[in-house]
Amino acid sequence: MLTLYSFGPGANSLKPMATLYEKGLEFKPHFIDPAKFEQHSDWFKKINPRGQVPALEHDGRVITESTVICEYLEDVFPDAGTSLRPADPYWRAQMRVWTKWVDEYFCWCVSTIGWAFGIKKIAQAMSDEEFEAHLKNVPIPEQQVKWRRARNGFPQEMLDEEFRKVGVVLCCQSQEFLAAAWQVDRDRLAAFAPGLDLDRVCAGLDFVEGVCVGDERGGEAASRPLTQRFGFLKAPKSTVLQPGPVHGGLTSDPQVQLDRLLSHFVG
Ligand SMILES: N[C@@H](CCC(=O)N[C@@H](CS)C(=O)NCC(=O)O)C(=O)O
Repeated sequence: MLTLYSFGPGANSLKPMATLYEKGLEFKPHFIDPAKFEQHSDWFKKINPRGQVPALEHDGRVITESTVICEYLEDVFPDAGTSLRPADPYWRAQMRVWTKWVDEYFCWCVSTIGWAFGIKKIAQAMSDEEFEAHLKNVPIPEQQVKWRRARNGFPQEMLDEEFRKVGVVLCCQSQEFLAAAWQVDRDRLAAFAPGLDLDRVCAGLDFVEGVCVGDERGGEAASRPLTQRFGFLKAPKSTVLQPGPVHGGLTSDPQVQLDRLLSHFVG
């Protein structure tokens, strides 16, 4: 008997839910209501002491961690429905690189944005006393911090960092260097945001490159001196393509540094 405790088909809960459906496995969905903080109730913390969903109960034993649950289902039911793990060890390794990236980076970013805009309403609806009483039931310290931030506001630099990075601009005034490097993985971006107009994103990045090198792609802004061009690029925008925070640093070779930053943050 399989029971999936979840918030429904969203975020981390979606991973095991999709796996169960893809494999055609019969299971009992048990909805945990976040608006009632059911995940922090004593009965649920007996199932997952971390007070988080998803959790899978299989014949009386509990498995937690969304990706681990997916692997568990594949281990226990290898022949059910579609096999979701490649047989070739190379492709299996690629699958694990992908799931590791989703667990360690992508879901963390999505979660911060979700908490900043969604959970905020729940956290702010409580009185100070209710909120402090509720916080005592949250078992993991970093989740307590998240609840506080949802109520009081996340630092803007943190929110800025959570957006998907598609490019880097590097400015080194002493070397008259201003350049952009970008990379758009169309399949990956389309998976995150199916409605996103990728051609417009690429056109926007091409414009940024034009402003950096000062050619016709950058329009009027491209004719300005280097510091003004950089000032224009780093100014806050309300478009899909937004500049992140500016970080200072030292380098003797800006081009090498630009390539390094691109592969570290984007590629
Ligand atoms: N690493 C865990 C993360 C689980 C997680 O963050 N769950 C969220 C929902 S997506 C949750 O239960 N949040 C409620 C809370 O922490 O109060 C996993 O992949 O299962």
